[in-house]
Amino acid sequence: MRFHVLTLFPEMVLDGLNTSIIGRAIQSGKIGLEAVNIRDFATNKHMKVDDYPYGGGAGMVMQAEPVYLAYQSVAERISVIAETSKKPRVVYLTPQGSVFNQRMAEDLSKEEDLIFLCGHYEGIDERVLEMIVTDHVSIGDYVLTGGELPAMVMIDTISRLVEGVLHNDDSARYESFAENRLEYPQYTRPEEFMGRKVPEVLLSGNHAKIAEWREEESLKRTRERRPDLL
Ligand code: 6GU
Repeated sequence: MRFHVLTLFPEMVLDGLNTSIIGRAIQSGKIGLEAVNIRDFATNKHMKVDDYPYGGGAGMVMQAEPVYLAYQSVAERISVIAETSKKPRVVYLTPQGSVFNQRMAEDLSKEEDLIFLCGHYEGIDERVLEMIVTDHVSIGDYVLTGGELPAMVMIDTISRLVEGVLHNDDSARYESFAENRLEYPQYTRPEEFMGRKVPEVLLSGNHAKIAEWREEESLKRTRERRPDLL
């Protein structure tokens, strides 16, 4: 899996994903990550990439041309490297998109290349979105200042589904949301912490009983916290 992020803040994306499991997956080449600065594709001498909205209104709108040129430079490279004429999927991060979930992550994880387009200001000129975007995605019903954090959330989620990124067996890929249930609680040493004991059954060595307890806890937790999943 190779991720290509079109953004005005490339260092935010690169710095944010270069730690822990995802950072190691990039270092080992299991996933690829590049951030392309849309401003590098401005064609005016001030490197300006936004302008006032036609029809008036608050804020600035990102112009079509630099976004299109940034997309084109990535799409051309992808077609050479992947030896394909197939158009890559382009995810536009917007609060007006479909809300991201694990099922969408599993679907996107099948692609060889994914392009993420991050907007800022009041959005991007609709014409370039019509030309290049294949998926409009939001990460939830609240408003952020830009698409970089949502792109990072999606890249993290998709990366852990890529073969070899998690060292655990296959089941680790699913965890919460496997069968639409929340995970059971976990404990480690010591057996007692500030008067609170680890549930007895987990020390019993009875694997059938342990599995049964975890199943019950998982169901109880889902009922309490996410009854909408049941
Ligand atoms: Cl994808 N972008 C922005 N700007 N805000 C959001 C979002 C995306 N998803 C939730 N809020």
